[in-house]
Order: sequence, then C-alpha cells, then structure tokens
Amino acid sequence: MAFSKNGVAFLLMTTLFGVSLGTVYIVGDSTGWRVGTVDYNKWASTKKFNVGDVIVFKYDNKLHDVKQVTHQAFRSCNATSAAATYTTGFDSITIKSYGHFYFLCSFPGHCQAGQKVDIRVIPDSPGPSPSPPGSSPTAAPAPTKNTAHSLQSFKLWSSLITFAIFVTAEFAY
Ligand SMILES: [Cu+2]
Repeated sequence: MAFSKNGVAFLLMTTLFGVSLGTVYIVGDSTGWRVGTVDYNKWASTKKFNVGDVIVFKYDNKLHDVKQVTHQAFRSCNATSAAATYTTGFDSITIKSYGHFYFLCSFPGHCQAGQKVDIRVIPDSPGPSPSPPGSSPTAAPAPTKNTAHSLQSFKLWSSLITFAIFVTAEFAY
C-alpha cells in the first residue's frame, strides 16, 4: 500500500518537475546551428515545444548568427528588421508564450540554404476543440513522440532526486 501511495506521489512530482523545468532543445542536436547540414524544418517537426522550454543555438559566431524575425521575413530570408539578434555562439532562448518563433542566420546565403527554423509552440492539449461540421480536417503534423536526447537526463535527474526525497521521507516515519 505504501508503495502505491509513493508511486502516485512520485508520478505527480515527476510531472510537476517536468513541467516546471521545461526541456532544453539544442537546435540541430549535436550538429548545432550550421548551414547545409541539417534540415531544421524536419528537426523542429519532431519536437513538441512548450512554454518554459529552452531553445539553444550552438554555433561558431564567426560564421553564423541568430536573428528572430517575422513570418514574412522568415519566408523571404530577410534579416534586415530582426526583432532580436543573438551572436554569442551559445544562445539560450526561453519560450515564454505560444506561437511561432522564427529564427534565421543572417550571413549571406545561409538562410537561403536552409539555415532557418520555425519553432512552433502549441498548447499541450487542444482542449475542447470546436470543430464545426464540414470543416476541413486540420493537417496537424503527427506528434511523433521522439522526445530526443535533448537533456532528457536533466529531467531524469530531478525525478531521481524527488524519488530519493520521497523514500527518505517514508523512512523517517
Ligand atoms: Cu549561418
């Protein structure tokens, strides 16, 4: 009985921790932010971004940069009126709201060659989605649960600590 109680608490805490910590995504995973090597659209399509997650751009800042732009500028690879510019070579951007976040490299030709990424952040559960009869089915990309190796160990670690605390607390009685 004590175990199942612990189990429930463990799951609960893990969930809470998981939500509050968010996930860290390194754009392009081990390759990072480069030109001509990673299909960033494909990369992003395998992820389920949430508010609180952290997007990390890792790159050689002599060769690349990161600019946040509008959808239109993203499509045309126009970096002249960027909303934000990052140039450290290791830029962490925390997602603070839902929506699309468009990033590109402003070095000549890089965006055109595919160094651009659309970070799409949508709520976890669609909720009571009002789908009017006869409406065209929304072509939502299949949420492939490929949660990547993007610092998953971080989450695991916090879960283990939580579990340890619970075990300790149980023994204290
Ligand atoms: Cu570049």
